[in-house]
Amino acid sequence: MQACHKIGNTLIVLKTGDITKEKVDAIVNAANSRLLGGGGVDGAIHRAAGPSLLEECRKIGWCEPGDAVVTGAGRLSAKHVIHTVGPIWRGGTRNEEKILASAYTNSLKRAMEVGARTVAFPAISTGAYGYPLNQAAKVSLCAIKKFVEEHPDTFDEIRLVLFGDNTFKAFESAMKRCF
Ligand code: AR6
Repeated sequence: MQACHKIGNTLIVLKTGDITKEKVDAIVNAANSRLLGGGGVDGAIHRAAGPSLLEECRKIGWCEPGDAVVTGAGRLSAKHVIHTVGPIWRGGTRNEEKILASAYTNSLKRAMEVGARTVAFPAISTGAYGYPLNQAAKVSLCAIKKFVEEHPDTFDEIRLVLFGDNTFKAFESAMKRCF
């Protein structure tokens, strides 16, 4: 499944798939603050990239929720992995929306700093961290749209690589509402 929308010269693509297979300059990882790997997309990215990713993450040591750090990409075809930490959903009372938006914004800042023109994101916080899917889709796409409008001509493509049809449909309907 695939859908797309253009904002200025930047193509926003929604697709189903496995993010570790994407050919882009930078892949964003939904990590945890300790940066030591884990399950979900984090585990998949570390397995596909190989041990150099964990070595680099250990040197960095920590990433606050809403922040993002960059490493190389090991065996992945990408040039960089951007590790960001989304919020753990606690009912919406602990700044979750702001932290989720910051995770996208700071990841795009890191991507811009390393000169990445194409970036792939997973649906941050919607797995183990329990963020309700429809709300996460809206916050995530609005944050991307705002950043792209404020930084025209910075990215050729921002791709959301979504695991499964339900996640895709939530993002597709959020794209219709907020773009
Ligand atoms: N490609 C794309 N999306 C994927 C893939 C994949 N290969 N695998 C899973 N997803 P999650 P979170 C989807 O749990 O909620 C980790 O243990 C998944 O279906 O990976 O931010 C970290 O170490 C869901 O839609 O990340 C943290 O401790 C989305 O990716 C914690 O989980 C995010 O699910 C972070 O939780």
